Amino acid sequence: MHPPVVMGILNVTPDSFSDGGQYADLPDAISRAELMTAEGASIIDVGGESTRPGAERISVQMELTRVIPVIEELVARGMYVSIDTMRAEVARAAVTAGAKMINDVSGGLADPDMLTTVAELGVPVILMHWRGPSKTMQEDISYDNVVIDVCAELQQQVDKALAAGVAKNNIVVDPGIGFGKTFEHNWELLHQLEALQALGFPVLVGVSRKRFLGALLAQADGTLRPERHRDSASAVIAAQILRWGAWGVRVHSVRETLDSYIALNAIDPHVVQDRIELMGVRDFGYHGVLAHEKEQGQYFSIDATLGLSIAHAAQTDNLADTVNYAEVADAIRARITGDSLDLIEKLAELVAQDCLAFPQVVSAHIRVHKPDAPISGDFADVVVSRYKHRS
Ligand code: PMM
Repeated sequence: MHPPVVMGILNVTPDSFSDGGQYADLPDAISRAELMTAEGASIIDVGGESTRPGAERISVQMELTRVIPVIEELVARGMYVSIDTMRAEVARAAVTAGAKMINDVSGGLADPDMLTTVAELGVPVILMHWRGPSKTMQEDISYDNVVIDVCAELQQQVDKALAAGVAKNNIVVDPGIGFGKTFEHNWELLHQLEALQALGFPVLVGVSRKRFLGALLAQADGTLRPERHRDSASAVIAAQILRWGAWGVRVHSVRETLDSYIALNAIDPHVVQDRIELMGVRDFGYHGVLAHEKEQGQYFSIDATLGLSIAHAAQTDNLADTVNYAEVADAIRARITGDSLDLIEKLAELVAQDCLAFPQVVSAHIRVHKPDAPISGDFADVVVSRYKHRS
């Protein structure tokens, strides 16, 4: 279990949506970074260009003037700094000034030189899902299925990075909450974070003070909760994201986030960070309400995310100390090919019960796919998911 990575936001901009202008002066920026470090931030993310919806681009020179002196001061104080930029030139100057990580909200798409620069610099990079510049990103938002589409588009961004020579273990992915997404899209992505985790890279998520939380906490007349009063909700959601196994979160309120993480773990210790994920166990079965489904059958595919601690097995290297995923796969296949059920909800429930019968498994998140379900018209898949944890 890795300690949670909390990245503290330091926007040295006059116009970021929630903290613009507050840390534009060097002494203010340094004391803010020192406070966040003292509160437990492991990375300070310095940004010199606002990415709020509708923002205009600034010049490279302006961005450099804002971020480089701050980075030099923070690095001199021993902090681990990342640079939040979409520009290769700024990324290079920041790394030369001592930054150790690049956070590109465009995932390498805004600047054609970014990915080769990252590869050459040999530093970790956060590739965020991005569909276009801040000025226009909230116009014409459309996805067939936001989770599937974001994962596929991020995979393309990752492939480009790998092709440019970025090392696989230097890549972190980010769903880009609030970037080219409606409020509902943001929630869907958070609720199905495991789909993003299944890409096989560490996941970082930034929800802090974003507009969809303003909407969540809006007054009865629809007035959004102001940014400065979104910190409690931001902290709880970030903490839960960490509990779901994300590698890190990007936040304004470091202490509230870590306190929420500790508090949630105390009140609900069942959510473990370690997981075994078994994806796409596929077989032929006869489940369905319609007679022809019971007679002719069809393929079903099941993903199982098992929550358990692998800490002991990680030390002993002994299969007996963990769950044998081959046995789990056999149990899943037996359910798919076994007695015909009407509903895939029931199939998901039975598979979840089977998984929890393995003594080490604390929680089971089961997703049953029925891609050939009797639905007219074009559709990609039907998925029913069931989450159960040991009581
Ligand atoms: N959000 C913002 C800026 N940079 N970087 C990453 N990796 N992920 C984010 O979600 C993200 C980001 C916008 O928020 P801010 O204005 O509070 O910095």
